[in-house]
Amino acid sequence: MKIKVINPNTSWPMTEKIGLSARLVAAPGTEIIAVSPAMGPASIESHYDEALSVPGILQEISKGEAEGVDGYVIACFGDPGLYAAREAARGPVIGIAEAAMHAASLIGSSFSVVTTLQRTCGMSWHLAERYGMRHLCRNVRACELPVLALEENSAEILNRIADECRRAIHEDGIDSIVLGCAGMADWCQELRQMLGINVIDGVSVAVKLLESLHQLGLTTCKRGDWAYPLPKPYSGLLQPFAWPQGK
Ligand code: 5HY
Repeated sequence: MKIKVINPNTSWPMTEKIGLSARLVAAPGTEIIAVSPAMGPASIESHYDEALSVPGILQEISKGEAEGVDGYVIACFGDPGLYAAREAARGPVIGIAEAAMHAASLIGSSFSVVTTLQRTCGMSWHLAERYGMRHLCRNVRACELPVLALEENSAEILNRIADECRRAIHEDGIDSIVLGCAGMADWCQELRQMLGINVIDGVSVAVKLLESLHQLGLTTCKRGDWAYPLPKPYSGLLQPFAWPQGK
């Protein structure tokens, strides 16, 4: 099967890290295509960034449909454009926050999210609410790191994340840690060994969920909420997004 992992920000070094994490867990028959959109924010650290990342995501979905992609990962912890992407795609589309929170709910009765900037914590709380996981989410913590600092791959950055995870373990009484940024994905195993607790990376969970759904022959239902968009004129810069895209 073909899985397209979309890093909605336009930073290719982060896309490569994310692609590596996805390929590490992918089954032998799964092809991972890791991409960043051609347009959008360098990193997503606000609602504004998130909103303006969606056109690029939808462009990648449209290209994926033409390429025969079987499923998509939205590899950003805000799960930007998730529902619009589901409307535009035949195969399943999974956001990494949704994937990680569901995994946490299957292996314990509580988790804390450890993410980058304090200002994005509200978004994680909203997602926990949206996904029916609010009762399991004990806390959303920030390392106070800009997203692109994660590209440094330095011991100092890893220790900043590990320290916040330790505070979560000691203060929040949790069963697992959910990594609140796709850019943390490649540190998941190392953090699990350092901390001795379940540490969940939504990129790898999303890949395995997509493989399972594909094997079960399950695709996005096109009868209700996520039916294909309705054809209508779009004007200005968004004209190419009129459905069906590019027709
Ligand atoms: C992400 N931003 O996973 C989120 C993380 C965050 O550019 N990729 C980003 O801090 O919201």
